[in-house]
Amino acid sequence: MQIKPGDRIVILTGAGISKESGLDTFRDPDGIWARHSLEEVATPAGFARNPELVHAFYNARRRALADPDIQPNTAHLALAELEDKWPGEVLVVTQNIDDLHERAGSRNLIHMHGELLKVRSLHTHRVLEWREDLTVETPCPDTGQPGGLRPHVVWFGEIPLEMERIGEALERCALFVSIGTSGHVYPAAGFVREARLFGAQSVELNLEPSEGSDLFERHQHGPATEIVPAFVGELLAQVSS
Ligand code: BJW
Repeated sequence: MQIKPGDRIVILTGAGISKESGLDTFRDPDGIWARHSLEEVATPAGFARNPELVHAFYNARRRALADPDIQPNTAHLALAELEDKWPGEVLVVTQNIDDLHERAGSRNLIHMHGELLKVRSLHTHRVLEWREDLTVETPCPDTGQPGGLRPHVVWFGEIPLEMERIGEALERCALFVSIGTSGHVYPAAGFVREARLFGAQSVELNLEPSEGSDLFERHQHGPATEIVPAFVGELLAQVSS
C-alpha cells in the first residue's frame, strides 16, 4: 500500500467494531434485527404508529450502553491513537450510535446515523444530551409539551447527518478504510466507490467479506480487536521509519 505521512485517511466504522465491547450488531444471526422488526423500530412510520415501542427499544440500548462492562476495545483505541500520531487528517465516520469512539479518544468523528445519548425536539429541532429513559409523556424542555422528543438517530428513509462534510472528505482522502460493517446500508455502503473514484486506496477490515467486499483493493478478515490494531501499527510504522 502506497500511502505517505501527511496523506488524509477516512475510516468508516459499523456495528462490528463494537461487537467485542459487548454491543450487538444488526444483521448477524444473533443481531438486533433477529429480535426486533426494522420497520417497527427504525423508520419514521414505525415511530408514528407506536412511539412507546420505539422508545422502549432505544431506552434498552441506552441502558445497555451505560453498563460499566461496556468499554471501548483495542480497535476503538487504535483508531484514536492513529488520529493522535498520524501526521495528516484522520476522520472517523461511524454508523454507530454508541459513544465508544469518543470514549477511546477519537475527536475528528462524525456520527452519520446519530447518537444514542442525544434526543431531538420535534418542535424546535434542538438536539439535547440525554441519558434517561424517554416516554411519550416526557415533556420537551423547550416547549413543556409532552411527547415532543425523539431519539437523535437516523432511521430508514431519513437523510444521514453531515453528508456534505463526508462527501468532501471522501474526495480528498488518499486512503479509505471500512471496519465492521456489512455493506448493506446506503449511502455508507457507497462510500468506497466514491473514494476510489477520486483516487483513494481502499481497505476492508471485517470479520468476513462484506456485501461490497469486491469493491475494496485489500482485505483483512478477522476480529476487529486483532486486525485493526495490527493495521494501525502498520500505518504508524511508516511514520517512525
Ligand atoms: C465484525 C465483528 C468483529 C461482527 N470484528 N467485524 C434500495 C437500494 C439501495 C438503497 C436503498 C434501497 N431502498 C432503500 C434504500 C436506502 C436505505 C438503505 O440502504 N436500505 C438498504 C437496507 C437497502 N438507506 C436509508 O434509508 C438511509 N438514508 C438514505 O438513503 O437517505 C437518502 C439520501 C442519502 C444521502 C444523501 C441524500 C439522500 C438511512 C439509513 C439509516 C440506517 N439506520 C440504522 C438504524 C438507526 C441507528 C440505530 O438504531 O442504531 O443504522 S439501520 C442499522 O444498519 C444502523 C446501522 O448503522 C446500519 C449499518 O449496519 P452495520 O453497522 O453495517 O451493521 P451490520 O450488523 O449490518 O454488520 C456488522 C458487520 O460487522 C458484519 O459484516 C459482521 O460480519 C461484522 N462483524 N463482529 C469485525 N468482532
